[in-house]
Order: sequence, then C-alpha cells, then structure tokens
Amino acid sequence: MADASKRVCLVVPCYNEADRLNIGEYRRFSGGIHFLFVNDGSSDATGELLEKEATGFASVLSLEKNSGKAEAVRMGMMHLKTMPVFEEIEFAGFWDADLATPLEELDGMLKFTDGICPAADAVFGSRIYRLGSVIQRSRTRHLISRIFCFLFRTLYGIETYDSQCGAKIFRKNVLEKAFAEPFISRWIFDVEIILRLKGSILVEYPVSRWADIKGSKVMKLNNIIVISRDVFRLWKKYV
Ligand SMILES: Nc1nc2c(ncn2[C@@H]2O[C@H](COP(=O)(O)OP(=O)(O)OP(=O)(O)O)[C@@H](O)[C@H]2O)c(=O)[nH]1
Ligand SMILES: [Mg+2]
Repeated sequence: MADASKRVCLVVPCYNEADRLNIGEYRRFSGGIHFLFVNDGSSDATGELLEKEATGFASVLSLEKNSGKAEAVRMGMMHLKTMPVFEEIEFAGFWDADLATPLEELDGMLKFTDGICPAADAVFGSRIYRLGSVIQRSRTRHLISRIFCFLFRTLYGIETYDSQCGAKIFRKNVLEKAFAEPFISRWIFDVEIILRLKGSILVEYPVSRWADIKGSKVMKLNNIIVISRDVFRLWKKYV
C-alpha cells in the first residue's frame, strides 16, 4: 500500500481478542501503516500474543483494567501524540480489531480524501449496500442501525448514513477536539465524536467490503438499553 506510506497510524482497541486477532494480516500492511494496539485489560491471551507478535511494525499500549472501546480508543489517540511516529503521520484513526473492515479499505479512504474531498478533517467508513459492494451484515443489525441513524438525525441533526462503522481516520488538527475529553457514552462514542466535531468537515466513505466477524461483544440486549440511555445523555449535553 504505497499510498498509505507514513501517512497513517491506526489505533486498534483489543479486548479479549486473542482468538480473532490476525497479526499476520496487520503485518502484511505494515509497510504503509503504523499500528498502535491498545490492550484494554484483556483477561485472555491478547497481551501475550501482542507482546510476542506485534513487534517491529506496531506499538502496544496496555491498560490495566478494562475501560471499554471508547476509552481505549481515546487513550490510544492521546498516547499517539507522545510517540515519535506522530510527527510523520497525516492521519490518525481507529480500526476494529476483527478487521470486519479489511485494511485494503484504508487505501480507498486516502484516495477519496486526496481526490474528492481534500478539505476533509475526518473520513468515516460507511456500510452502504450498493451494487458492487459486499457488505455481509445481519438484517437485524442493519435494521437496528437504520433506526438509530434516524434517531440521530432527528435528535441531533447529524446526517450520517452509518455512524458506527469501526473504521475512521482523522487529521491531526481535530484530534484534540475529538478525543481530549473522556466520552460520556460507552457504545455510541462515534456519535459523540461527530457532535464534538461540529464545524469540521466530516465525510463518509462507502466501504466496498465489510463482514460481520463472529465473536462480537457489542450487540447484546442489555447494551441496546445502555445505548438508548446514552442517546438521551448526548442530547442533554450537546444539543
Ligand atoms: N477496548 C475495548 N474494546 C472493545 C470492548 N468491546 C469491544 N471492543 C473492541 O471494539 C471493537 C469492536 O468490537 P466487536 O466486538 O467486533 O464489535 P461488533 O459488535 O462486531 O461491532 P461491529 O463490528 O461494528 O458490528 C473490537 O476492536 C473490540 O476489541 C471493550 O470492552 N473494550
Ligand atoms: Mg466486529
């Protein structure tokens, strides 16, 4: 991926990902991207795996206790600013550990920014069903996502098609605004980022491939209740 060379660092939050982390795949892209794996207090072998295999092409930040994806991503983004690689890169992003969005998509996102939206401050992967794309997602999750997007549009006036895709990159100038403060929402911090970045130029990039990878920890019924509570809290704080 020549186009991504030295341009991007991706924070990869990892919570009990020992069975899903495909380090070889990350290494395959290591010519172009620096990875910062954040081990979020995993109780499985994630820590050992990262220590042994994520060497040379990546860095590891280990959090002592589990703090959730939002905080793990935030800590990663803030830590990145203290790393020498920060001087070189143009974009910092986060990417789900299971590679549900394949790393090839990053190249497309960068080309999209360079060619069509050079002014973009952030580019968000978006799982849009269209001819030519292969988006393998359960109908239930698609439906839940449509309902939440409708809610976000109605309550907050944000126009995203897909706020939750775990593949997002940001220019360095917006990192402080997006990540300096702890998030008040646990699962919809992506929406909180959008609310924080009001006034910045945010664009969605339709990914060509996305696959539901087994072992998701997010979409359980009790989480949907927490998400609904977060929707209200965000409305109170930001609208
Ligand atoms: N840091 C942290 N990361 C988590 C936690 N739960 C999930 N993650 C990370 O969040 C990312 C997405 O988690 P998944 O379990 O794949 O979520 P999912 O339900 O499949 O979500 P989609 O892939 O967007 O449909 C992964 O990188 C996980 O390791 C958690 O408690 N803490
Ligand atoms: Mg996933």
